[in-house]
Amino acid sequence: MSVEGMNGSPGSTGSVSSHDAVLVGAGFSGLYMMYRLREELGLDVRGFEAAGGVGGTWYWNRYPGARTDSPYSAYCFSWSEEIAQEWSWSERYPGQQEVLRYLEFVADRYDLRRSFTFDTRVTSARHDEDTNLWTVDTDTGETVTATYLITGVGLLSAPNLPPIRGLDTFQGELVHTARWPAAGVDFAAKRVGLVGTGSTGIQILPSIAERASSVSVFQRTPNYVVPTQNRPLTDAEKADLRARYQDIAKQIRQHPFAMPFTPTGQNALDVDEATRQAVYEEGWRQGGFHFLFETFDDLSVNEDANETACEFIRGKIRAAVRDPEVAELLTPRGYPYGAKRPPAGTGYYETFNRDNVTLIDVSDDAIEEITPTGLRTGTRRFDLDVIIFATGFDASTGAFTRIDIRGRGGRALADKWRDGPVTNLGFSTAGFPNLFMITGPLSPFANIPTCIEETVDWIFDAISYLRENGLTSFEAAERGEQEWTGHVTAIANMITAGKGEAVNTWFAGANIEGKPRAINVYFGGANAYFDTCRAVAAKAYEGFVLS
Ligand code: NA7
Repeated sequence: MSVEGMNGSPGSTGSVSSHDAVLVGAGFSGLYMMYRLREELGLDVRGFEAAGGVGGTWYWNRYPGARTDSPYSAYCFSWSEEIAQEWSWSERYPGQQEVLRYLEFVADRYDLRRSFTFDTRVTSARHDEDTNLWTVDTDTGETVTATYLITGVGLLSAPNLPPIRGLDTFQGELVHTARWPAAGVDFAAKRVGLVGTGSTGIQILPSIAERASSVSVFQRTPNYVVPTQNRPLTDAEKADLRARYQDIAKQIRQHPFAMPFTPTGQNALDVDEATRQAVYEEGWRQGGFHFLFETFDDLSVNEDANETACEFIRGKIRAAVRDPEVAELLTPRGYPYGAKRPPAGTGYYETFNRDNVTLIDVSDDAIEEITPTGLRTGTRRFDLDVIIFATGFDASTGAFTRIDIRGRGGRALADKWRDGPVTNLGFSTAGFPNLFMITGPLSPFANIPTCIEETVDWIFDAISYLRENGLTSFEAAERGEQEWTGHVTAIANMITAGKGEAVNTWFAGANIEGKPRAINVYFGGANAYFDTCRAVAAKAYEGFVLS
């Protein structure tokens, strides 16, 4: 199985077309950016998308159980009155098919598909100082040039297939959840191996367990799983979103994680035990990110406070899982809640009570080899018909370094970021003129559609500013990017989410063998970040070089 570069249909146009902008990706980022540049600035924008259609994350991650962890009112656009009035979500946490339909609806509503070439992966891009143009190559053999290179390639889009020996030898079906076959996978009467217990493994397990003859779950690190508490929306909730979507979007922009929540102003260590338990019970009943963000404000900054939340979740695991040994194996210890990206699940722990589900601890007995008939750890062999890799992504920088991007003097972006990403506000990196990154490395970890809207708007304003002022080049100043990168790193060192290196978190690049250990995302608050971005633009893009 190949998990990248698999979509190109061969053939070449032979000629080199020239455009104002090349836009990579047709997910939330690419669609909105395309709309603004094409409809409002009248630019000639050429979009490329590796997938066969729009949707980005929601095109690829079609595994059963895939759904948003952000609530419906946050996981959508707020820039369009038409979209807000004409679209209606059906569930509190929309499933993959519904989010994909939403993005298809947006694309059709504004006739955006015609500006994208699908089934076409951008393979390389190089900046020419003499012409001030980017030359962009694709895997279909087409080459184009453009003034601006804009990436909407996603934070979690480059799949991570761990380099385990024998991957190609397996005679059954081997799939990565982020390259789920459109036709689905038939689990009926199959012995399934599931590798990975992050957000994805947690979402997919219950639905496979219902269909397969057996599921062996290979767990390296147990997670703190809070119930999603998904349910259908009421008509009143749907009407409320239509009526108040702009107010809701404003509220979301003021939240550190761009969620429709309000910090409680209450610390876990300032209340008595009974109050603390009652607050956690209510957070659990609300589910998902409510548990982290609407219980106590000190969970993200104080490890003792955080430990009280961990203990509460451990109690819930013991209560849900009948076999005490399995419960203990599922119980996370030794790292704070939030150090790994907090997952949400539906019936996850209860699934381990089923007779056809077995938990296999591979923390000290690693998967060493995929064999023709299954897999082998250091001490055991497993016969399997299907192996599912829910092993995550080469996050943040992975989607960039898999493209050969070369800036001034032919310098490769992968080389510039060999010790970790360096950007100013996630938008731009010095030495790569007119490369604009939508939610690029070192932009906030927060509800993604909100971050996308804000960063698309910022890039749109920057390009408008260039054109209005007769300027042709935009890039991060070295000092600007050093200050921002230093700030992002300093914040990460202060909070629980920055303590995840020991547990392989993608936040720190620690889930990929050989990847530099460096923070990938900003934890200083999306709200603070949006304010900073606006202030920088108001000061004629201080920290960037415009010429
Ligand atoms: P994650 O959160 O990176 O989880 C990947 C899982 O795969 C995690 O449990 C890993 O264990 C496990 N893994 C990775 N490699 C191996 C090997 N070689 N052997 C055993 N287990 C392995 O990815 P997800 O797709 O679940 O979620 C990514 C994001 O998507 C999520 O943060 C949301 O934003 C949506 P580990 O914990 O490293 O020990």
